[in-house]
Amino acid sequence: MLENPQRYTVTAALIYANGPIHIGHLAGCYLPADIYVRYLQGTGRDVAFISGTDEHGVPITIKAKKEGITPQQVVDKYYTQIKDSFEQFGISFDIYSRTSNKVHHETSQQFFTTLYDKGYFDEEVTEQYFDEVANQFLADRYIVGTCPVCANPNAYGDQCERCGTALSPNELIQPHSTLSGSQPVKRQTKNWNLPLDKLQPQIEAYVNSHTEWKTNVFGQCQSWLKEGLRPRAMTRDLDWGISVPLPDAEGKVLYVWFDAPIGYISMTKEWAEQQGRDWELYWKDDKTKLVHFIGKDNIVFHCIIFPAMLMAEGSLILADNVPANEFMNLEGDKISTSRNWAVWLHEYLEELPGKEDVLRYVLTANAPETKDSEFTWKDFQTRNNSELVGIFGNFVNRAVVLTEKFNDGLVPGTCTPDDETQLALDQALKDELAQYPDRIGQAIEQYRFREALTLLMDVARLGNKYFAETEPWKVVKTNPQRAHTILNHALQVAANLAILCEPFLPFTAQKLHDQLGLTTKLDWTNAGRTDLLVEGHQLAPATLLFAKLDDDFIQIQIDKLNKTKEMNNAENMGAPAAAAETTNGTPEALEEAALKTVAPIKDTITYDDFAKLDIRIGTITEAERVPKSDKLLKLRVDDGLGGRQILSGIAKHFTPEELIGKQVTFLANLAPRKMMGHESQGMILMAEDADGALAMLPPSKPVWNGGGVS
Ligand code: B3M
Ligand code: ZN
Repeated sequence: MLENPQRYTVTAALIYANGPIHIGHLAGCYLPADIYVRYLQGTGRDVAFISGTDEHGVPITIKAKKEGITPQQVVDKYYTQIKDSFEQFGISFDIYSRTSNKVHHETSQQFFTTLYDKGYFDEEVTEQYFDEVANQFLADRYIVGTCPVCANPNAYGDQCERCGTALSPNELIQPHSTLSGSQPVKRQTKNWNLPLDKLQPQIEAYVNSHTEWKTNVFGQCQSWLKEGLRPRAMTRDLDWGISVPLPDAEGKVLYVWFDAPIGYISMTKEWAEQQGRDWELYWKDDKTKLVHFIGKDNIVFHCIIFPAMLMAEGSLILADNVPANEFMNLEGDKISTSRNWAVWLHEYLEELPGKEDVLRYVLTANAPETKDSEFTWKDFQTRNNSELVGIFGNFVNRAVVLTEKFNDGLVPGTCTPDDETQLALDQALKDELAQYPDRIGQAIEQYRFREALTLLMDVARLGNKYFAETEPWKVVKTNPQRAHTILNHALQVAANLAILCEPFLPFTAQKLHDQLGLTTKLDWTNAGRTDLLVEGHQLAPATLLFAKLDDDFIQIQIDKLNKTKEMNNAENMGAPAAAAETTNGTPEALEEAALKTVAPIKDTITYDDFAKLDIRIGTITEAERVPKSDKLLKLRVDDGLGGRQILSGIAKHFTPEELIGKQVTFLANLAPRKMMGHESQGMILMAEDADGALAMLPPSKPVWNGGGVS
């Protein structure tokens, strides 16, 4: 760990510009980074806070294909949207740039050339998977198969997102193309490998010198090192990306995980140029502390592969820390782009304007720092109402309103306490308050942001406790001077809150400065003092820092998610189960499933598992549309037992009329569930064609209703 750094380079992951961002992104990486940077800047440190979008790689081209636009159009659209969301949430990047910029292309190519000239790359002609239908090599996310380590059936060609292992397509079991669904063939091609195996001793020494890293990060690194690092290709046969700067590399681009982290460097260059500073100080001086904020799925790239590249390059510093977070779930389920299971930042900003700090607060209080965590709207409401309004806002409001009432909104003066009890109370307040800036700062510097936020709230609690103990609203009747002293102290606590909350709640910090009539920003180095506001200083008229959120307001958000769930359920009822479950639940994986690939075979089950399913034949006797739903049909099925009602999300594929009298296969012992207010007692099984069309599964000759399928 670097002691007494002279400056900081803080990076936050370069997210793929292939979709909008959600609360999981904010909680996982950008908020902790922003709190860290705001604190460092507040304490006068020299910091470069660098981020931007990752605009290369297969995730971009897959999205372009899905939306029917060019990769360039994809990245242009999402760069703007993502940048805007971050800005509105107060993420204070010094630069938010893009890997499509010229300086980035040049820096990456230079980096590659340096490693090439130093003889680091092993040029290798190998057999790589090729999709004969799509007529291209299958790199990274163009190919999926079963992970050789954890048996996840949906591992990508570059990484298994379930166990985190970095993979190559050749390691996948039963691979298939995500472009055409076809079984790929092997073709020869040349690529350039970085021999991570040879660099292992250096990387091991680096990782082992950082036992202070978070246990989730250190542990993951150890397990990869234990398995042994393997050489990894740094080039790809693709047509989207940065071209490989070699004469014999026609049609090849740099591997996206080669160029993306170099983006941190090229974006620093861009920023330094704008600022008239020297970028090299931020990347070449060993007194500079480099910190990467990322989500847990990026650990291997930031702790092993990028450091290996930096070591090979030779002139650049390595990260001092990589405080990766785990994932945040939403209302009991994994956040998912394709299932629309997310709270999107651009929607939040529209629907809850002015409540940016509330989300910042809730996401930090529940940050997935050591394990996955959970966001629920009920918790959002409770934290807003009982913590922000009930503790923080209430304290500040009382201090300001009482000052208005008893001293015309002017900061009152202090007088010596009348007795030992008063003296002890005042001293205790001052002593405790003085400790908080350091305690909060230390927690932040050790990447314990939840704890830091709790400590901040403890400052407001301290103020409330002081009020409860001193009761100025009573004392004023008999001893106005003492009441003034109490209010002076309370207002000093409020001024401290204005400083200390800034890293976490920057909009509130500004409001609180305004409330206290402060035109210049109070400095973190002054925090802990009780003479920040001078006698006679005029406060602004009292306003509320936070507003209560009532049940109806929250219910709108809950209803919105319930509607999403209903729509997803309805879709899954119609489509074969396989289409819904060919993914491992990650946003990208789910998106790719939407490209209709041939699903890999799921994990093996036992006969007993199979025997639990009661699959039967029945005849549809009635069918009608469900009002207000364009997907659902309500069916009556003769099951030989008096009939049952089944809802099926097939309205886009069949008219009610054409279904009546048809025999179908259905799952008879699925737990009943309600959809759009109607109960469904089972599931009609359907086959899905490559283009998404559905076909029924009648027996090859009529059989009796209620007949079992085995
Ligand atoms: N673009 C993965 C992601 O968006 C990747 C991060 C790059 S950081 C240098 O999660
Ligand atoms: Zn795995």
